[in-house]
Amino acid sequence: MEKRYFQKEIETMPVEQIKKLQSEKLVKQVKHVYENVAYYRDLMDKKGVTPDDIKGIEDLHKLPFLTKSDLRDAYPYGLLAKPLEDCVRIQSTSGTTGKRVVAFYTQHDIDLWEDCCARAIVAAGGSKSDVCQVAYGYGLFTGGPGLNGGSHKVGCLTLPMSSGFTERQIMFMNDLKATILCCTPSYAAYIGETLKEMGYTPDQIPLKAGIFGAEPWTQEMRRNIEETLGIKAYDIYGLTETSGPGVSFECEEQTGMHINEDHFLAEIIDPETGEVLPEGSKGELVFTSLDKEAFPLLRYRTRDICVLSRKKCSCGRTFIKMSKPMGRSDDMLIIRGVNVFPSQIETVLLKEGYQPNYQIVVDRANNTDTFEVNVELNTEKFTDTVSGVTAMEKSLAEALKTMLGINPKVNLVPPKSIVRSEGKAVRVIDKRNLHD
Ligand code: DLL
Repeated sequence: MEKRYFQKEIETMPVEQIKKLQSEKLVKQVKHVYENVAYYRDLMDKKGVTPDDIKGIEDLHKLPFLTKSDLRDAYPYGLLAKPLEDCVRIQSTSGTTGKRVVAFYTQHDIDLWEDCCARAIVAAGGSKSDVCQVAYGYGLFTGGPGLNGGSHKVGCLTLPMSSGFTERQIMFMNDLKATILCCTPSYAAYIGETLKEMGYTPDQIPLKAGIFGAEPWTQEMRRNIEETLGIKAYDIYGLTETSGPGVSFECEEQTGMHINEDHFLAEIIDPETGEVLPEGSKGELVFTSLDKEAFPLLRYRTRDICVLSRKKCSCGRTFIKMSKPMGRSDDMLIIRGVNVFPSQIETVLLKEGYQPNYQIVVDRANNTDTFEVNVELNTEKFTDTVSGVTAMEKSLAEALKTMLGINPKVNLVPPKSIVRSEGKAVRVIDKRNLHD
């Protein structure tokens, strides 16, 4: 079969040439950021680095790291590198903490982001004769808009479904003969299960491929989705801070995701020491965006733990590959596609007059995440009527939903019933087994 690429020249560029291109772009990007972002200039000044010290990618390690807490400190405009009148869009992280990460885009940034998503769609076998059903959420979340833009660029007939309304998804999928499905793996599994319950066999489903990401999923889950929907399931990775989906994507080899290296420079570091680790080591993934104008991040610590590999790929792409993320170096959980930090739950409990004695229990039932928060009643809040407890659980669940954007089941438990720890408190019990 003839190999297909969206931008062949770039995707199959010899590695030395990619590195040269990255070096040229990095030098320019550092100047742009230094001249236009006071926050970054301060960080660099503190580290004693000037743009003149950066002559190419070999100097990358001299630059300071940027973290999610920098993004929160600089909220909303502190990291903006272009005048607002040049920006055309924002997107934001899933979850609704007090201060969310807001990423800005110029038209040029959107264009490059959509190219990245288009590359992922073509790598999954997509072409202009395909019908691409985008069932990632639309709105502030990057999933819907990113894949929607990529699908347009490829020339697919795009079904901008957003997530949810599963029966309607299935109706359009069948009536319009959707061949590519883009959504989270858990939603893909749920759609698959619903189709099965409705009596469909895999050969009756028009889909041929799926592009699934935004949350961890195992090889086992991949096989399960592939069998139920009768498709080949491709992984796609990204984060709001670096634009959204399409930072990396899988090809037909399904042995890791090619990083779009002309736009993103990747490093693996030791999360404890910040030391840069050699290729093949497991560590925290760090990205530098080489082309973004409005919201360019240098050495952004993703907190995702993975391994990079430059092993030759049979697809002909030369971009380095990253493994599936194997976990995180912080305590962020992704529940039903929403990013949740235990600290957010703690903030709500304190605000609502509870002690921060709680435990989060996450599991997966029928391919959907379950999310329970067990919270201790304290003596001030104590009530011994069932209706009193139920009302309190309901009101706390509502307060948590407002903070997190998803609905937990709250269980109030008797005072002192949550096991105290002598070391680090075990706040999270994640029974989902998401990493291979
Ligand atoms: O999840 C962007 C995205 C949308 C990616 C659609 C792929 C498809 P955030 O909401 O900012 O952005 O969450 C980013 O999600 O740091 C990872 O921890 C996790 N993540 C994203 N893709 C994958 C994946 C979008 N394929 C955070 N496998 C990242 C595992 C993933 N984890």
